[in-house]
Amino acid sequence: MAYLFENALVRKINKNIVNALSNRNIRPSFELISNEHNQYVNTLKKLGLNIYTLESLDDFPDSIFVEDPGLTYNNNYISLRPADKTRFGESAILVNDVSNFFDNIYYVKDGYIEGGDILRINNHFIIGLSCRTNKTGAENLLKILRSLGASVEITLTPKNILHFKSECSLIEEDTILLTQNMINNNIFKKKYNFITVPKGEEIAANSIRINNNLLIPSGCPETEKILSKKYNLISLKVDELFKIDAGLSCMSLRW
Ligand code: CIR
Repeated sequence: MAYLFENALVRKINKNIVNALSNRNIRPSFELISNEHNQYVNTLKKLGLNIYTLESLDDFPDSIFVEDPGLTYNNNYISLRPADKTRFGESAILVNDVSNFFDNIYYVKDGYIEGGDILRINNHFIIGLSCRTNKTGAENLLKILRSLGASVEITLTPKNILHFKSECSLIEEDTILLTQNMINNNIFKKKYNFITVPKGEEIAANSIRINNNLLIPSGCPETEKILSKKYNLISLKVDELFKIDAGLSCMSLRW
């Protein structure tokens, strides 16, 4: 199942995180980001995951977002290619860091593709083309994943959304949590159940299911009302991280 995990890999905050990419050009507070990141890592620990913490990388302000340069699939690790030139170098460092954890390492060799654009649903993957993932990168990854026995579809991420998964998450074998922006995507039609987050709480669509728990961003009371009927919710503050377009899924690789 795509949300049963024993391990999580995170990277320590670097001192240049305040210069991380931000679509709205906002500089976050180092202290608040550190608090949010610590709380996130402590939560993963409390859930019983083995936490592997990588050293901080001062030359890469966005490097705590380990989801983007790499993808895990069973015993396999696939090194991806971040599109922004300030993040491209993270891939080679991360693949070196993780090589002991996985039996097989694969590389996307052309184009651009970031983990934030890859939604895994068990052995099926949906890749959203976006400003960070192009057709060449997506097709490269598709070939690798198909060679590993997975099925893959490629679709479009709606404009103005950084990553495909910024606004959708797998929360059950067959259920996707998503925003109104995403619901019209034909790729989801008929195949899955949906839970749509209420307007104004779009940030909640980037949640993560970890075993029996669902981690959601705090400050989304209407979404909490809907989800608490069925899920064991843990809400985490990501307000400062949101200033640099980040959310819950991007801060760890889980397997
Ligand atoms: C970036 O623009 O690359 C970072 N500031 C945020 C990356 C968030 N990644 C993700 O949601 N997968």
